[in-house]
Amino acid sequence: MRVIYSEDHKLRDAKTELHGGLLVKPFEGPFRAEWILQAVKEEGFTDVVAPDSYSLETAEKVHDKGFLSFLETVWDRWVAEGFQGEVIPTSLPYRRSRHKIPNNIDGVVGYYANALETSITQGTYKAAISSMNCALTGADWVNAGNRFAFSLCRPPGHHAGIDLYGGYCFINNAAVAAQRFLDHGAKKVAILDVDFHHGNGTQDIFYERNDVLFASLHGDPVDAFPYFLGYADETGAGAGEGYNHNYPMPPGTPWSVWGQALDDALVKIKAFGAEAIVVSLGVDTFEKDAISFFKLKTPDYITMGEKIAKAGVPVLVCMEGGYGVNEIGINTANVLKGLEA
Ligand code: SP5
Ligand code: ZN
Repeated sequence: MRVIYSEDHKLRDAKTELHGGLLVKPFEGPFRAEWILQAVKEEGFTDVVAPDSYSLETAEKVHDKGFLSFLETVWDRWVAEGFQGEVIPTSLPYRRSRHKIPNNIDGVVGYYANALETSITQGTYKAAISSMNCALTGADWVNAGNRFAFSLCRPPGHHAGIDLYGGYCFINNAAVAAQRFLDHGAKKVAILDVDFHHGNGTQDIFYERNDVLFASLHGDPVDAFPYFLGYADETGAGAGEGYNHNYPMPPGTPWSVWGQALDDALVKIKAFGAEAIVVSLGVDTFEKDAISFFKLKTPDYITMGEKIAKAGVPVLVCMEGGYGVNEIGINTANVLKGLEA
């Protein structure tokens, strides 16, 4: 299993996260990727390479161009406005507004924000591009005929929508990778999102498309971030009707229940005829995760990998969430072990 990792992830190092009315040290920090890298190496995945560089061509097929240039320029515009802190919006679109983009950067930030815990900082864009490059390099490793790749993406991506950032995400790495498979000739690609949180960004991007099937297992949005999206009756629209599958689950969900949802999602993915699977791998389903409420245990992640491998198609794993405990490393490595078993 090739591992793709970029040191540039460290450029994403926010000092603040809006949490319970306080600006706290973010749950999503550089130490996460370092813990994961160390564990996967210790578990024998030593083929670690840096990503290649890519243009925005693929990203522009899944994101709005104005949104991408917002991400690129927001920090400089924020500083030029005279603001002293990290980028946090103060005003959000009115529910029945015409969604015009304002001139003032304070307004522009509100226009593109989906969740306000995610402060944007000086190095954020460069880190987000490096994370996307990891996903694209992994996709191309699979395109070259290899069965598996692990893109150690940081910052994560699955909450980044067509033109929205939040949930610690800026560019949707898994979506960009899926698009890369299509551009390389695949007709059908599945994204399997096993992060604790619903992949609202990925759902947004592919909701009206039938070339990418999206399946997400997550905490019920009635109880858990990102709220508002991720219900079971969101099945796609237009040409995408029937190509979106949500598995919301309640607090305390153990592996015995979670694993059945995974089996069902994999049946859907096989019936669809996916030529490749992009796994949005969050290990925030772990029983000791700092911000989540599922009860998966460390050995369950091996079984998870084994089940996914049985789909019999190439798999690109893109890192998403997992918080607060050093076990995010071994849990991630266990998925990779299960895939190769
Ligand atoms: C990629 C990813 O996993 N993003 C998750 C972003 C979640 N951000 C909001 C966290 C709010 C957690 N509140 C939980 C309270 C637990 N007592
Ligand atoms: Zn998550």
